[in-house]
Amino acid sequence: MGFQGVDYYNLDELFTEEEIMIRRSVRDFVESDVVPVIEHHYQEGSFPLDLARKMAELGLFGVTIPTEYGGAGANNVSYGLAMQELERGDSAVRSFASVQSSLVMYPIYRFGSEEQKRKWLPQLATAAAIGCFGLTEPDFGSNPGGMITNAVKTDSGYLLNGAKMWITNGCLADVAVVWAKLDGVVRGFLVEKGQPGFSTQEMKGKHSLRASVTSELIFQDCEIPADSILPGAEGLRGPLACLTQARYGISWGALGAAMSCYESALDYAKSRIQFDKPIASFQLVQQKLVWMLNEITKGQLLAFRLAQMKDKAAMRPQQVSLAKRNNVHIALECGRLARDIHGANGILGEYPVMRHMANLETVKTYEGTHDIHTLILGQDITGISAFF
Ligand code: TGC
Ligand code: FAD
Repeated sequence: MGFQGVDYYNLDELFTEEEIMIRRSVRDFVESDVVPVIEHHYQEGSFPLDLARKMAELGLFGVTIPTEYGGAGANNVSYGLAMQELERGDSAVRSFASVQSSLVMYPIYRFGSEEQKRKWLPQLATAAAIGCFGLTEPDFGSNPGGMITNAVKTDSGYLLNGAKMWITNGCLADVAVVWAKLDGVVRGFLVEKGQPGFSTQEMKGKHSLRASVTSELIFQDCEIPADSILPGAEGLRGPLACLTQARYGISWGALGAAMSCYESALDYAKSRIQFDKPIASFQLVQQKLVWMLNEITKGQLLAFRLAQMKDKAAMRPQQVSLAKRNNVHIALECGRLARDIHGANGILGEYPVMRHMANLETVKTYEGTHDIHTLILGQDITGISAFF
């Protein structure tokens, strides 16, 4: 029997038939195409790029982007459920879809010119083009407003100089959404692969998110045409608005990884015999399993309510911070508890738990660290910034 999900509070009753159908199709895809190959890619440190086309056919790139631009035109519950199922497979697969949809298609859709939308969105939706999002720099991670990558206006366009670091899909991308300062103001630029002065370098040696390609982007007197700028984005609120979209998806995605860990731990606990009994019969093991179920269920309610607010355009970024912070935290704890319940077997690739656990260390850090989201929430409720 394949993955059944976790639904202790009968949330399925709240989903529409269409939402359940979308979840089913992504779940089937993960079962048939991701699960059999992901451990190999994780060990190798490569992304299963041949899955991108199939993901596109399932409408996983631009789930909420209107169909006229090639998106699936679905709602945010569907988007969330799709991310949950993908991350149940691996955080790297969800990351790939998050970047393509929330960090590349979204800024082009929201801030791009009509020509930019017509040129890029259909290609990105079908995976004919892959995108990446360059915000973080070697010296500016949590504080992207300090970025030093800059653009200077020239007669024919812009001259870009600087470097971006830790960029998911950087080496794979046909187009990079790059954030740089123009006259001191953060602006977004679409930089195409092969542009003279633009190079990428894969970052190796990761112990987390190994099935994802992470890269450095380097701009050395890189000349880009005048129509590369995203006309609708001015200031840090441009990239931060994209992060809100991606963080929303992560708050669902992390639950998928947590569910996978819970399911594996529950199965294992029922079949592993110690002291002549299944370990599931010991109170301490039951306590761990109950903690996981409890936190996953609370996380599902957070994510579902967030989706309702997002669909009504009534969701605030700080509410996304709360869900991303909580759900990634509990997912990582589920990973650690599941690893523990599996004993020595928990460190083997035969079970998904250690892979999820290691991946979630990245998920806790990217898209705003756990502590940055604490400070965002602290500022929201007290009105006092504790960032500096
Ligand atoms: P601050 O003064 O607070 O804000 C500047 C302007 O932005 C607005 N704003 C937002 N708008 C939309 N969504 C949000 N989440 C927003 N947060 C803030 C804000 O209202 C303001 O607008 P305006 O009109 O007044 O100018 O900016 P700050 O410099 O003090 O920074 C705040 C801080 C620290 C919270 C922010 O910089 C932050 O979130 N830092 C974390 C950085 C981060 O998350 N980086 C992620 C990089 S991308 C990534 O990790 C991709 S992983 C992909 C994958 O593989 O899945
Ligand atoms: P730092 O900002 O240096 O933080 C280090 C520590 O200090 C953290 O614990 C942090 O919480 C803490 N800290 C920082 N400031 C404060 C403060 N004011 N108060 C209290 N504590 C503080 N970025 C992109 O732009 N695009 C991508 O596609 C992308 N993909 C990524 C993929 C991977 C695998 C990883 C690991 C990262 C990726 N990132 C990407 C970068 C990611 O967003 C950053 O790593 C993240 O924002 C944190 O920045 P940093 O690593 O520089 O840590």
